[in-house]
Amino acid sequence: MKRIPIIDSHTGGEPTRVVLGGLSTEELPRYRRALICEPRGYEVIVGALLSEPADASCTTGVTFFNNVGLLGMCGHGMIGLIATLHHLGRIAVGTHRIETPVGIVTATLHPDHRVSIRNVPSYRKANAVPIGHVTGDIAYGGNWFFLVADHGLDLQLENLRPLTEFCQTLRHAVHAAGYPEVDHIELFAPALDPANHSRNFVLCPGGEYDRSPCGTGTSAKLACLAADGHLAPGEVWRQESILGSIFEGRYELGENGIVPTITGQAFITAESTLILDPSDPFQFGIA
Ligand code: PYC
Repeated sequence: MKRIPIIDSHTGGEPTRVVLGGLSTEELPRYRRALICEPRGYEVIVGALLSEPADASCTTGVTFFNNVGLLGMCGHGMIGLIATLHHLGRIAVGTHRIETPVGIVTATLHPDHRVSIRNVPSYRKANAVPIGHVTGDIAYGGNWFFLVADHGLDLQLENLRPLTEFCQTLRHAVHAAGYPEVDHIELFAPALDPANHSRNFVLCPGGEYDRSPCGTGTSAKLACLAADGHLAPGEVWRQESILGSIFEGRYELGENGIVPTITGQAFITAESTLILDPSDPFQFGIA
């Protein structure tokens, strides 16, 4: 039997499963689906495997993964990781450096348990790219996004199926247009709550939608707003998700684009141990 300790949390409704031990980063491809997919989880969960950091100034290394592969960075997942490390008594209120495959992220745990993550440099690669009936921007915020406002769809949860189908078709078209790096599609609409600046719907690479406003997606949005001169450094952008959960974003100017800071809060939902029984036909998850 393989025993793998985990802590589950959610950030703005989007789940994170922190894997505390029991396997190495090299073993992750073999166990990835076992850790987050059915029958031990479900396709929406983003996993976060802790590892020894190469940079000794970092509290930990982390590799984020989902139902279809690895993620460069994950904003909601980083907020969940910081809440988890605090829950375990491993970190205190204050600032911590976390090593990810795409760079070091600085995370600040505030006394009220909100978390601000200073993300990797983010930038817009292409603007006003016409794809079929829509026009959008290609931008990087730790993952790659195609950001679209002129989609004509109503960003409401009851439209989940058409929104998902639209984004899946669009992702194929974006790849065919020469942007194979784009793995997330992000649709925008006016916020429902006047306290916020915008509402989004984000389709993740594995076909699930992000329940949170998406930390890397909000970073990509900030890069586009900065490039268009629509948001000044330090100014706050309140991004609302399809569930109505909020991330606050702002940015500083960096050498390679902008450096976004995203603030949100995570809540612990479970402490558990996964058991992988070699005689279980679904030991490695349901494919
Ligand atoms: O918050 O960056 C994020 C994220 C990526 C995929 C799901 N959430």
